[in-house]
Amino acid sequence: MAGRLIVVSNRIPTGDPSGGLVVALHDALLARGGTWIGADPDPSEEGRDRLHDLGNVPYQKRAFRLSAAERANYYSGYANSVLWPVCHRRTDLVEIRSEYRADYLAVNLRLARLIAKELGPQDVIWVHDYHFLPLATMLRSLGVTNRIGFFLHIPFPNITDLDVLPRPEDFARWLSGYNLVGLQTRRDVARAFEMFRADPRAEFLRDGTVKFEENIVSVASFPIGIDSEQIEGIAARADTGPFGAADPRELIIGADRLDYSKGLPQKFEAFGRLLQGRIDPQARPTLLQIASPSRADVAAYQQITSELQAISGRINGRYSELDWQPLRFVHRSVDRERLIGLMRRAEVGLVTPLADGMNLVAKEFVAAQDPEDPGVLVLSRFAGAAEDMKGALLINPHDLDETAGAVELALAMPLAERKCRFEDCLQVVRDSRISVWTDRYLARLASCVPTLSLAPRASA
Ligand code: GDG
Repeated sequence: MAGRLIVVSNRIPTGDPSGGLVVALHDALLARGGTWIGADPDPSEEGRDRLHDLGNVPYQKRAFRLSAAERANYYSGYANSVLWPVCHRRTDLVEIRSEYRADYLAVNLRLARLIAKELGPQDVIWVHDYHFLPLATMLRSLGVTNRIGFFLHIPFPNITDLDVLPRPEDFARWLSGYNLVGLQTRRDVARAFEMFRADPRAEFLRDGTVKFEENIVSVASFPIGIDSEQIEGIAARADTGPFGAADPRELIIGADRLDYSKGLPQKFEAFGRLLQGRIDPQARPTLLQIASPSRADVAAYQQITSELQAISGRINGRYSELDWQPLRFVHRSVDRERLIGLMRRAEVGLVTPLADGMNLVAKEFVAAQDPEDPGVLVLSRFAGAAEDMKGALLINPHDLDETAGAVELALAMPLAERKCRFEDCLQVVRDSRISVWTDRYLARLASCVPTLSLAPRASA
């Protein structure tokens, strides 16, 4: 009999799951049974030596606890001030402190011990994201031979950026503990192969797997998607705007976590460029940017917030009229159904990351469109989504004129071309839907070369 599926992710949903990834993992656990392990939202520091039940129906949710110092060092520190900027090509923002790495390793090791204690021989572990890179090598060092898969939701780092890590050689070794490393795009896989190729400890086998010291790891791309059917359904009956009498004639929408990887200053400046003379002043386009607050305790996030306030103030000061505010910068999260309604209402979806694993907003924008009168997606070529979404207008967000030109083109695009591009994009969104992603990943993990022998290591 097949064992349980054990999902590990930093965030664990409480209450009803919402959002693509959380719903997909929830469905996978419903179908197979199992356990979801994540960081406890309860700030209590007691009981760090065990997993806590967050609910047991219809599958187990278990949480590990963090001390305040660990939260600061493992989560805000090593994960979000070291690994996140390294993977998003912002090594200038990396903040290296010895306690960050020490607590990152300590939290992973404690979690490995807690998981190992409860593991059945047939259980399959699926680890998500950069918070847990060393978890598999630590589990292996405890004697665990179960299949362990990893999925990296963010871009695979450039090989030269890896050198910024406190111990760059760890990265390849940590990954080699997994049977399967899933990445978002083919370009990410190419970067991972480049890292292994440059590492004398790694050897490529004839079947395409990588032998790294005693381990064999498969690396492949699994572009993540959304529950397209659900979003198409919500969009068809959604309220399409809060605007009332001030309903803009031409609506350009952006919706991102407020993160420096999302290219928001570039988006605002490109919009300013559009207003600066590329467009008929009577058209009065509005850029509605919803920016949900994120990681506000990290200095780089405070800086980007101030920068965006300054740029939006400048653009609005220059172009606003009594009855028109061109840039609406909404620094809060909005209700999901309302957001999908706004996407359907918009003529243009403007997605401008400078680096992004996939970017689900791009896929949600497409799924939310009215097939009879669809809006146009303007998409950064640096989003993983751009690898397959050839129906979008692809731009380089560093090139403000190119972005402004693409938005202008999108606003003027005839219906026939809009429909044609939309149909192309929708096909990609449906083909990569989240249920397909989960099934493909787990099937591939099940077929990976099993870990047979173990050579425990002194330090993970
Ligand atoms: C990481 C990777 C990868 C945004 N604002 C609101 C809101 N959202 C929702 C969107 C979307 C989600 O948040 C954001 O997903 P993204 O994929 O765009 O970006 P990250 O959060 O950076 O996610 C990314 C992803 O993991 C999955 O692998 O694609 O590359 O960075 O679902 O709709 N939702 C609500 N209100 C908001 O104001 N309700």
